[in-house]
This record gives sequence, C-alpha cells and structure tokens, in this order.
Amino acid sequence: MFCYQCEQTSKGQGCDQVGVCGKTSDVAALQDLLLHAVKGLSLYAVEGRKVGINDEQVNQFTCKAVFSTLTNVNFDPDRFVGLIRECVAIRNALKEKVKNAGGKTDFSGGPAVFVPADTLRALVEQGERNGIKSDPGINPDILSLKELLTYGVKGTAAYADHALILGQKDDAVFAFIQEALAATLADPGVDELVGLALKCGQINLRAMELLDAGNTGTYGHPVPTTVPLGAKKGKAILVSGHDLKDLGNLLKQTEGKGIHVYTHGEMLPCHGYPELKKYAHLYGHYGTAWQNQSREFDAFPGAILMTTNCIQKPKKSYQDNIFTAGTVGFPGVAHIADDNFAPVIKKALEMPGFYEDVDGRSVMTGFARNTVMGVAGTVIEAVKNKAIRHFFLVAGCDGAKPGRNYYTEFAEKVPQDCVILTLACGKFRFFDKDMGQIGGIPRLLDVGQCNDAFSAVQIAVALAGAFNCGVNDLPLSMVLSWYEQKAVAILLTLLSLGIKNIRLGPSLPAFVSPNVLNVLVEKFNIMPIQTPDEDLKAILG
Ligand code: SF4
Ligand code: SF3
Repeated sequence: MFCYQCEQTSKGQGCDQVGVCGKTSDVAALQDLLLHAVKGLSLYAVEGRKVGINDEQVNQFTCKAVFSTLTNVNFDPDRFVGLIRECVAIRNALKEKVKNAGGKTDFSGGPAVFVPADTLRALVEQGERNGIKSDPGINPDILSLKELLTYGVKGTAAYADHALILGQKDDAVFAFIQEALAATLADPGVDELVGLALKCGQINLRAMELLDAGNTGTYGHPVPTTVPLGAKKGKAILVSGHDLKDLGNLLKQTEGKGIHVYTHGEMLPCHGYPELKKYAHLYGHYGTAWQNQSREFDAFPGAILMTTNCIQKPKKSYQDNIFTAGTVGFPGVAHIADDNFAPVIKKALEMPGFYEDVDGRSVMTGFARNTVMGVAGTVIEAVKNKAIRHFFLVAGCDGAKPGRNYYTEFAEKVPQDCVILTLACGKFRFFDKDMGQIGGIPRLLDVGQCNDAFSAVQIAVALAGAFNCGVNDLPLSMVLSWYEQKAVAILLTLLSLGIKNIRLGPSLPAFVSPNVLNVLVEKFNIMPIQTPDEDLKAILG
C-alpha cells in the first residue's frame, strides 16, 4: 500500500505497511480500486453530459463512493467490494445510455473498461496495481498536483454528499467532480492542474453553500447556546461525526423514552440549531475531538452512534455499543442503513447509563454567520474604537500529534483585545477556556463544524464589505490546522478566493512536492506555523 492523503501519514512521507489511522493494506487497495472505478464512471458521465445524458444515480453514487475513501470514514472491506461492483454496474448502464445518445464511449483500457475480479484477494491485487505509485515514471510535480486535486475532490464530494442528505444539490458540483476525476486520467500539464485545483476550491464553496442551506433550511440558523459538559442521571446515547439529519432523526425516535442524547466531537455545534435544541433530551456535550474517542467512548455508559468521519478502531470494551450510519463503516460494528435507530435505542436501554448527575462546566456555541452578522454593528464599532485590535480564525482539524499543542498555546496567548473565531474539531484544544468578552462580544466564537467553513467565509466577506476593503486587508489572520481531505478542500476554497498569508500546521502535506509548495508560497504566501510567540509577533507586530 501507499497512502499519504492525511496529515498523520507515517514519518511524514506515506503509510506503506499499514495506515497510522489503522487502515489495512487490503482496505487501502480496495479504496484505490474504488477510486479507479469511479474515475472510469466519471469518463462516461463527462461524455454523457455532452449529449444530454445526466444521470442522478451516477451523480449521487459518485459523491458517496468518493466520500467513503476519506480518512477515517470506512474501514470495512466488504462495503468497498460492494461499492466497486455497484460502480461498474452503474458505469456499464451509463455507457449504454451515452452510446445510444450518440456520445463517445470507445475508451480502451484503464478504468473505462475495468472488470472487477471475483474474489476479495484478486480485487486487492487489482487495487495494488492502481494506487498512487502505479506510474513510476510520472513527474513528481504532476503527481503532487493530481493528488492535491484528488484530495480536494474527496472533500468536495463529502460536502456534496452531506448537502444531498438534506435535499440540496447543484449539477455544477457533480459535473466538476466528474470532470476533475476524469482529468486525472489524461495527461494534464502543471497549469491545467493548478487551474483545476483552484476551480475545485470554488466548487467546494458552492458545495458548502448548499450544505449551509440544507442545515439552516432544515434546522434553522444557529443561535448562541450554552452547552453543559456534564451529564444527567439516566440512559444515554452519544452521537459523533457531522450529520445533523442523523441526530435529528435520533432525537425524534428517542423522544419520551427516558434517554438523554449527548454530542461528541464535531456534533457540538448542533446544540445551536433551533430545530435540534428544541428537544429537551438533547442534553449536553461529552468528550473532545476524534483522536480521543477510544478513551472517551470506553468511559461512556451508553450507546454510541458514529454518523460520519472520524471513526477509529473500536476497543473491545465498546465494540458492541457503537453503531455506524451513512458512509461510515468498521468491520464487526453494527451499521444502520435505513435511518431506523431502534438498535441504538435498544442498546442504550440495556446499558446502565449515568448513575447520577455529573456536574461539569459549560461552553458556548452557535456563532455562525447569522448570529455574527446580527451583531456586525457592535463588532465594527469595537474595531473602529480600537476595543478589538485583531481577529484570528484558529480553525481546522484536531489530531494526535504533540505539535498540535501549538493551537492551544496560540489561543491562550492571543492578546485580550483580540477575538478568536473557531470552527471544526481543532477547537477542542481550547474550547472550554474562559476567554471573557469585549464589550459584550465573547472573545471565543464557535462558528461551527468544519462543515460550516462557508459561514466563516461569509463572515469574513461581510466584514470586508463593512470596512470597504478586501479580506486580505482586514485585521484578520488565519491560523489553520489540517488533518484530512475536507480540510484540503477548504484550503483550496480559501486560495480560490485569493486569501493570502494563511498559516498552516502542524505539518505541511506530504503530497505537496517542493516545487508545488513554492508555487503556493509565491502565489498565496502560505506559511508553516512556527511557535505561537513568533507567529503572534509576526502578525501583530
Ligand atoms: Fe496513512 Fe492517513 Fe492514509 Fe491512513 S489516511 S493510511 S494515516 S496517510
Ligand atoms: Fe475533525 Fe475528523 Fe477534520 Fe470536521 S472530525 S474537522 S478531523
């Protein structure tokens, strides 16, 4: 196997025996083979559009299949075997339609004509022949850009899938995902790939806009909400991942059953949505970010539902209490495929739950675009009268690396006259610190999940509008942490908006070659994080 798509990749170079994430070499090969098959499907989808064939099943499958290959989403070989076979069946049906409509279908060789082998072992061997290193003669910069584009597409497909679940879609998003995947099969040059990577950023913004519309259209605009970190005596279910619809359905199905529902990880911002917070049994938040789940899930006395990334190999102690839904999968873990959470509820009722109330502190969430723009006048006044000197967007993924302490220390050292906007699971490095207020505005504003990066972009654009300047001219600095491919897509979005001077850590992507990094530095002045003191000094002077 060879995989270097995430930040924790082995030795900062690539996982080649087993994933640091726990991905086996077999699953790595099956993910590579699925991506290979989806590229073949994309070739026909691109040709189909030229002759008026646009197939909804193909579009939705493309997003779901690509999302499955994201870090920490699906570790189940059987699910990948099913997806590979489904992909080829859909591809063959699409090919027939495109042919009948007079479109091009005479592709020879490669993923366009790939036939999946009969056995798991033989499929793994097919996957091994179609991985990142399958073309040893490729120019390293072309490979780097192709992988940058592929990971951006993976993040975009994930957001498009999240949006689809809430009924939001735009054919421009599907068309681009397929165009980009098909383009990786051709012989694109550096300029074309750079252009596609930046277009991926634009399209990802659209996918995130759709997701924002899905979330706020279904559950209302988040409002500032105090979330307890303690627990209530009684039966309990913990929901992790990012999917609001799963949480909404679960809350409906647990009503009146004497079960308290808790959020974990990226589900924390769900407490701010009116149509979710209306359920009195959505009690509080339990635990921190994904990499701490084996300790936190182990100690949780109820059932656990994992709705999206990031799942880790469950410990034996809670393997029978955890369930997956949607694209998530882990061998031996029960999967809910039909939105019916009865097995999760049954498990929660069998388990002891919390024996007594547990006191805890509380945190605030719900500072998404609607809320922040609602106090724009106060914020602008505070900047003008110098009560607020600077804004920091300290946002992105968390992870296990010790270097991620940078973000805790950075947040702690941000001067008292500055405001921190945050989003995604990296916030758990500092989310429960009391940072006080400036003129009634909390100094720490939780904009939401990584899925809410659209909201942060809207806030930045609105501030720029209010100050009559560009986003790069605002007293705003972005200090980002990345881990997986949703973060790659968000980074491409920020670059496509022309945003410069982003500080990125804890380490730079292994898939970015020195020459590609030079381009990013020259065009966008991307910087690796240094120490909190050095970076604060450089930013604030
Ligand atoms: Fe390694 Fe990350 Fe790939 Fe897992 S997803 S195999 S940790 S690079
Ligand atoms: Fe986190 Fe997986 Fe990226 Fe959603 S939960 S931000 S890492």
